[in-house]
Amino acid sequence: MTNQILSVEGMTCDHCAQTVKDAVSGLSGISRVEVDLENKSVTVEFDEAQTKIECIADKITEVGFDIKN
Ligand SMILES: [Cu+2]
Repeated sequence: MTNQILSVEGMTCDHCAQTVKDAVSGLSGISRVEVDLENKSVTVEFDEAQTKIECIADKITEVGFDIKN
């Protein structure tokens, strides 16, 4: 499993956090998604054999948020 932290802009409330969680959780190979609204970050734990950080970032962009890093 790989752990990675993404900086995500535009998440303002629990609903945004849930949207991101649901979207990322829907991808295969994801074992953990944590959203920190205060730090504008999303921590993901995933299996690199099944998905890539680029796919996760694309998914977050797809549901309406911007990736900073
Ligand atoms: Cu919101």
